[in-house]
Amino acid sequence: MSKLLNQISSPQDLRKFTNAELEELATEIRSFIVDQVEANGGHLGSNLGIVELTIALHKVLNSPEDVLLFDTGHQAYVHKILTGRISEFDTLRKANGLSGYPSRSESDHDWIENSHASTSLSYAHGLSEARKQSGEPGRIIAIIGDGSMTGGMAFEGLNNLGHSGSKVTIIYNDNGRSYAPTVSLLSQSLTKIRSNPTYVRRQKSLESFVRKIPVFGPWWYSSIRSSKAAVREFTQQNSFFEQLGVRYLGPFDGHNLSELEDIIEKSAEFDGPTVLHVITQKGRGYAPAENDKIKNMHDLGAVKPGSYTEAFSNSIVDLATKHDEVVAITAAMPDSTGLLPFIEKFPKRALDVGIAEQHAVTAAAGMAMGGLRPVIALYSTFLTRAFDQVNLDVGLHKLPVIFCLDRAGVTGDDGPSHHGILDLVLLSKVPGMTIFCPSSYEEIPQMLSDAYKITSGPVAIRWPKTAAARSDVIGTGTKARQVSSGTEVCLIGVGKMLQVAESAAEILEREGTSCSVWDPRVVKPFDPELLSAAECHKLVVSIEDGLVVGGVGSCLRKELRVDVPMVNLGLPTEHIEHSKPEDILTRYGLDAESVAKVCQSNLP
Ligand SMILES: Cc1ncc(C[n+]2csc(CCOP(=O)(O)OP(=O)(O)O)c2C)c(N)n1
Repeated sequence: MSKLLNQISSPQDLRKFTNAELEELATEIRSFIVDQVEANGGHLGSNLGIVELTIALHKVLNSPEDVLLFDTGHQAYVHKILTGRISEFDTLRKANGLSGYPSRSESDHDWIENSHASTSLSYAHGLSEARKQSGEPGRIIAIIGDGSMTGGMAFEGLNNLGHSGSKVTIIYNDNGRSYAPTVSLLSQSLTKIRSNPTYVRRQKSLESFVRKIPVFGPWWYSSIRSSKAAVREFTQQNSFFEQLGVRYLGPFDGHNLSELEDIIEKSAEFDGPTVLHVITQKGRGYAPAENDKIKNMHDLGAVKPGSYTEAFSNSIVDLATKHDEVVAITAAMPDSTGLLPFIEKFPKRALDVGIAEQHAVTAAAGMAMGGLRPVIALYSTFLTRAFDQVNLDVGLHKLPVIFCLDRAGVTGDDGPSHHGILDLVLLSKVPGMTIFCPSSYEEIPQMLSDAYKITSGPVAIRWPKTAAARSDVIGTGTKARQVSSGTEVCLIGVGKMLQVAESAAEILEREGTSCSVWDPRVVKPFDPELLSAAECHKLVVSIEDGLVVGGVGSCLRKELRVDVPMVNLGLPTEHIEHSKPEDILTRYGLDAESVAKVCQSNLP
């Protein structure tokens, strides 16, 4: 089946194939990716869409001297396959296996490994400046999707590239979708050009006109043969890119290998920044992905029954049914954050801002100023990017914006950039912020409706990806909840870590140590009753699934009024590699046995 694929151990191997064989190779790659992702999870639709483009890039260019910068990096599977990693592919996203994103420790062909979107143009600008100074050879190519192009940083990078005139090739990989259809008139208007019959007719006559120009015409035509819009550029209004000083060429068929090879090669001749607008189809070649109306099988994740996300998904609809001024905001992830039922029921009260978390937060501030009650649904890791906006635009103005943060804590397979382990550290530093940490499915509706009642400032509710615990007993308001009472050790388990606290307490009780267990529920401000209770023990132990330095345990320590011995457990200040969440927690001593041992050894 994979007869060509097995002959690829480096990008140079692509050059020995004819284009017909490369097309066959593309088919083999697609079926290989489908099999791998079905077995291990990961990103499907985006990788299926970029097969020919990646083949063409690697065939024409000389990576790693020519630098390939994959924006976000979730679409780099084909790149990994072509750069000698196919034999390890079944370890993708597994502990000590291949990362789901480019990784510098894996290969010299991988330059950037962040998976937060919209950064590639800035890296490209920086690298081209460095190469200008060092005189090192090689092209700089940024591959950015239309979704990632909606992020503010991409526009900042574009502006700066145009201004500096740095020689960078930007491949604008336009499949019209982020997870959901991309929120951008830029993408829509560029794509409209292609399908406009007047444009197509004018294009054809311009091309034949150019070809007939004596001497210069044939050369010009052939050197820009595939760059149909170069003709347009020469003769028609400047596009958005051109006004910024960035040459625009396209659109090109992102599944036509010879057209792609041609334009990638020819574009080397241009000085300054150039955009090649390439149209691709997300999920290409795999019917279930092509036909998936929600997200073209961007990934295989869905809202799982019994998850915190599902609890939120239902609760936000209930809240909005009761209160007309509740609106919901997503940054390009309506499905994964659980907002689809809300959007269906209240389409006019839902806002997708694109991959633009900073804008989302400040827009929410504006909405709250205008009397709305915005609920922003984000992954914890992506909120980090908008911390300044949370602190000043929302916090300083004491605005009642509700942040609903999914994937908080250790997330696992997606690696360092996806763990939500900074949110508690950061949000606990925002004056006036209230932070809820649900420990069960049942707490989510309660906390959301209590968050709605807080109008003095912002509120965050953060929950993990892992299946939600179920509980008959929940708290109310901003009160902590005592789960069990004892005299020696007071265990305080934040959010999902309550389960670990309870299991550690069971171990300790069996060994004869008397324990209290508390669910703090709200970690800013702490319930005074929790503080008073903690102060009456011989040892207080806090457990959180976030960075321990500056985390909520350390905040609690400052609030205790008596000098009771205390241990704060949490994660070290490290970029934590991908692995299963529970394995990571165990590695860092955040499992019940380790916690029980720490308690024993610290009891005075
Ligand atoms: C700052 C940030 N917010 C959200 C995400 C989640 N995310 C990952 S890929 C993606 C869509 C990217 O769309 P696009 O760039 O068009 O690439 P495609 O998958 O369509 O090829 C989103 C929203 C992210 N990676 N970074």
